Amino acid sequence: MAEENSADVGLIGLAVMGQNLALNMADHGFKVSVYNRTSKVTKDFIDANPNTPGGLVGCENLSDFLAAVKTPRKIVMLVKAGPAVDMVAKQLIEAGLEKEDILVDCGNSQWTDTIRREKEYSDRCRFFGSGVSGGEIGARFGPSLMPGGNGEAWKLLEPIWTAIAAKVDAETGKPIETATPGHPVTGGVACSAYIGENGAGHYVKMIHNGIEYIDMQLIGEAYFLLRNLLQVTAEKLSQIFGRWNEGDLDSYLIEITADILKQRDPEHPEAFLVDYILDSAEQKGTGKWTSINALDLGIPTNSIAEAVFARCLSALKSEREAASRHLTGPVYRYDGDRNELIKAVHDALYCSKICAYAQGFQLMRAAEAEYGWKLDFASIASIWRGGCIIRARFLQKITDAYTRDSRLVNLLLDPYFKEQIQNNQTRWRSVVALAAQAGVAAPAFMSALAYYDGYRSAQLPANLLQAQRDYFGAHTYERIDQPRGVHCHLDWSKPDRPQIKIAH
Ligand code: 2AM
Repeated sequence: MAEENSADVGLIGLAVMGQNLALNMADHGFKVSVYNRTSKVTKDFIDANPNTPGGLVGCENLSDFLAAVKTPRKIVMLVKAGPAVDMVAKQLIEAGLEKEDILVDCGNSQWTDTIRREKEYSDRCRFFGSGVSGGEIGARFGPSLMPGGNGEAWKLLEPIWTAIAAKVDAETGKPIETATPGHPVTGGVACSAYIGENGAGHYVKMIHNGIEYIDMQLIGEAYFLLRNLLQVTAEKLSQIFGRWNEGDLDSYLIEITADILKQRDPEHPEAFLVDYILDSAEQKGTGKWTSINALDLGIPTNSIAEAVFARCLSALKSEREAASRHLTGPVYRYDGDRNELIKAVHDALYCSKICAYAQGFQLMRAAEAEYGWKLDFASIASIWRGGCIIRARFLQKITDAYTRDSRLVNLLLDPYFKEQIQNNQTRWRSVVALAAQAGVAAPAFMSALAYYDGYRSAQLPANLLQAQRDYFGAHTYERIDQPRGVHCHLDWSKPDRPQIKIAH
């Protein structure tokens, strides 16, 4: 039996993410009590990691597990998102979790569940939700952390979160990625900041994932256009992405894309692995949740939704194969300047990416008003600079934008991003036109451009739409020569009669 009241923190759920977070904590000198439902996993984990700086304490049952942790306890859960979180929370309460104890759900839970759980368990413990991004490697050597919940509870968690989070250079904002087992990064700025009350942390993690969907889709479209129009090998494309990674597009996702594209297929060493991977995307739901939330709040995150739909369309593989034998498109051969096309696709990717992030931040702005949070957008952008999947040089620019103006209405209106699009949009437009002419699907490039053009239009065709709604459903319209809120209706079957005006 473990020494009572000696561990700094308890961690439950020893799948890869849980194991790696426990090792990360132990590397930073925290003593970690660990428990897993299947106790062989706990035993193997302890046996495999005998000499961590902080020390690991393996427990076979929940009461030993709780007894091992100093009070008020900090218990971190990394169990499968969904009903398992409630099941484990209830088991812990049953086993003696106390009201002052903090139970942190670090899984990919829906933020609405976190709000519900905080209320439901409020008289039994302090339930807290923290987004964790960075996959297995991030969890092990420094993830980006998005904690949300009770502010007093946060004060107790903060030293651990700050220690284990990814670090970026204070001057440049670039990730410091030098950690090895037993030797964590020292110094730098932690990619962890308190996001807000109840479900705010999990909400912001969901937005991170929504942005990740569109980031990946945009990279996919750049790859696909270049491959189809230039007819080049994956290895050549790897070199292009490698070069892009040295400029404005410098990011983890571009870096791994360059790596992936040059990987040979283990089964056919003369070929590239990417060409043997089936083009049918799967998803776990965070992009869908982001899009559903955007629809609920009426925020046009059309590119994020487009990225989700692009995965849905890709998943209809057999239907697409059948359709490809029936449906025609243009026969197109690109005979323009090849370097110019590469530059144009780069700019299309960059401008679309700016729009995608503008949409994600626009949605968070609406959410803070809707759910009563006070979000610090500079801080959110800054904790995404390192550790997480969307980490990028670009996020320093977003941090700078919201530092200049914390209430910026839309990222597109920030002077830096405004100028970037101003300078690069000609090639972006040419790529969208070329994709249409060549018959190559590029939905994210196109929807991002439609967002940009729609957002910068003082006039849109919704006047006609409102007239149609009034025509068939008497839904009323507002007029440009009347104050907002004055609703009018015309009896379209008797257009000579005066309009009815209704002031709301
Ligand atoms: P297991 O090893 O016993 O399956 C990810 O699935 C992690 O969550 C694993 O550590 C898994 O434990 C744990 N987990 C999933 N569902 C659980 C449940 N209902 N109760 C306890 N642990 C659970």
